[in-house]
Amino acid sequence: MVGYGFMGMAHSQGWRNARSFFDPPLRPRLAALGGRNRDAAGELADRFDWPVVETDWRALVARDDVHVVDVCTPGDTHAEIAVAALEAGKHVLCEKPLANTVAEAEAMAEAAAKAREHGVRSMLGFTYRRVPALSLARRLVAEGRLGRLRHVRARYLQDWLTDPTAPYTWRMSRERAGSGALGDIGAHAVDLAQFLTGEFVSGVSAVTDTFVHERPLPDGGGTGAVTVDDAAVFLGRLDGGALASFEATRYATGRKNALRIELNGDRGSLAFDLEELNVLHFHDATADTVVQGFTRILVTEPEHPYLEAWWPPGHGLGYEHAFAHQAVDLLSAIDAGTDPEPSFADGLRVQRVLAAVEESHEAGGSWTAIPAPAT
Ligand code: SOE
Repeated sequence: MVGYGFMGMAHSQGWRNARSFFDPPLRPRLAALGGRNRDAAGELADRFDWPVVETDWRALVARDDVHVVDVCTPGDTHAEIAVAALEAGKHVLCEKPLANTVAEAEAMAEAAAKAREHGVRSMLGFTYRRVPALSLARRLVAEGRLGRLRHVRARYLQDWLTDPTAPYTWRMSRERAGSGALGDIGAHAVDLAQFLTGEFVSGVSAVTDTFVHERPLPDGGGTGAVTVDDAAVFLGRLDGGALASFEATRYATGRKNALRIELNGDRGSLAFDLEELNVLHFHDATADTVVQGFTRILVTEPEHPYLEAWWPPGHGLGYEHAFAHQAVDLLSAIDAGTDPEPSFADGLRVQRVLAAVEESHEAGGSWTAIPAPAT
């Protein structure tokens, strides 16, 4: 694994839980952790039992005992590391968003397609697809329980930047992160809208803003310029005809990690909020009118996706568990010789939506079409 921050920790725990709670056909073993700062990487390595720290990611990729490279670095290094790993014949799991630009994302999708010809697999870390309630939502939509889809309402609300004195981090640099709330959390909303419906966003009309332009550097040495958006709001259309609305912000006071998505079709509706992640709300519009209404499904039964491996009904999962599901699914796909999802091509499609949002904003919110995927 390359990277040792928040995602480094989440993925380390995911790999460990995949091994301990599931019985994957390939047993993951933590081989080496990559990070330029040996001390900081060493701290994570100690906590999660990574046996080796490499300060040069190239040395890590070249190791004979490394078969999967997990890219958990900021977006500006995804393309370079992922492409080199794929070319070296290593399977790759890459954190979202796929890259900082459409051009990088295209190069990564191309490298993934080439590597696939040699049985080398790649997967993108839109981990929320593997929150059991959202996996279940996908299943219900695919079964036709919502009928013809008319609306998708997707918003990802956080509030950690509301305070203008909150310190500057790499997430506020366009060079390092690509964009702000848009790529960091709006990308999840777009991916889920596409994943749950099986359709693609075909155009957007958007407005974005940066509310605070300078923030104090954490070392006390002055301020850093915020060069990304703080919030993005956009309308979209899915290629199946449904209308969609999206919102991503780090300024929604009181909303800590509220990824909320609601789907309305002519046979029913679904609603989910990540702040209550064991719950999925389902309305069956075909039921007898006198008993209609949203049903609160507690998604903790062994029949629900991934749940059989965990705790008895009602005991619930949390943020970290989807990272184990992601690891297990990647290992199963490598073993079976199938393509894990989401693919780098899926990531490229999201990247095109993010770029269209920025383009639309620049053009005063005008409608910006997104080219249909090649396949
Ligand atoms: C930070 O805003 C962040 O950690 C995102 O980068 C993650 O993708 C999301 O899961 C939670 O919020």
